[in-house]
Amino acid sequence: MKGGFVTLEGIEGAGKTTVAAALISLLEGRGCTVQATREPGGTPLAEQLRSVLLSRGAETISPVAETLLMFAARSVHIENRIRPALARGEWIICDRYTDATRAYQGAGRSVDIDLIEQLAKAVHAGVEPDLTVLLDLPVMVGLERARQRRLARGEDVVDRFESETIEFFERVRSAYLNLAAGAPQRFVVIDATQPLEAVIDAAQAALSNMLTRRGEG
Ligand code: T5A
Repeated sequence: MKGGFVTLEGIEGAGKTTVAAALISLLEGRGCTVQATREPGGTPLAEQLRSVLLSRGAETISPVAETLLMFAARSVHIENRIRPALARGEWIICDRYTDATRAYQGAGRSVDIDLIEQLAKAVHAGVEPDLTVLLDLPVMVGLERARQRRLARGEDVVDRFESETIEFFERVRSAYLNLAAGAPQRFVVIDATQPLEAVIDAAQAALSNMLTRRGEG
């Protein structure tokens, strides 16, 4: 079986990390080699950029600077990890990719979408997801789940994004739904307010359908 590139998207607390594990288990059950990764991050250098992007420091990071840093991390991630893995026929399950930049920086922070698309073209250089699973849920539900998870872990700091307004996350959620509507062949939208088992079943079914379409089901 040839490899593939699956991305998971959604607002904070949507369940991406949890669903990623279920997709990995499905693929490994079929004998595939799978790498789980995330953005921003996924390599040592890109994880350093993640710390810069998420931590709340003294200096302002403008929306454009934030966008450039996201794409700098993405470029490092693609060239050192994603492209080589795909070339070896492996699978990449990635927690967020450029749709997150379109939604958070484009819709959330009003960065010019043409700039984002130009950077995406240059940075991706052909590395595009085969399937994007969008876990959709109301903003308040996602933020409350993220808060509960923080409490359970004993963490008391919110990162630069988690401290954003409800209106910001509403714009992000709407942008994700618009992206999905514009690319139905790539996106599968799952109602993430369902019990976790139902969300996992739907995500695994989407991946199985994609394998069937590729003649690998
Ligand atoms: N970002 C990222 C950008 O602005 N631009 C970009 O280009 C990129 C790539 C970091 C931040 O960076 C921003 C967006 C982000 O703010 P991140 O690390 O992915 O990105 O941060 P989060 O989205 O905050 O990731 P989370 O880990 O919070 O969310 P997940 O992974 O979606 O949620 P998960 O699986 O950890 O689940 C959260 C909790 O909910 C429970 C889980 O058990 C867990 O406790 N849960 C459910 N409970 C009930 N029912 C369900 N169906 C459930 N699903 C999960």
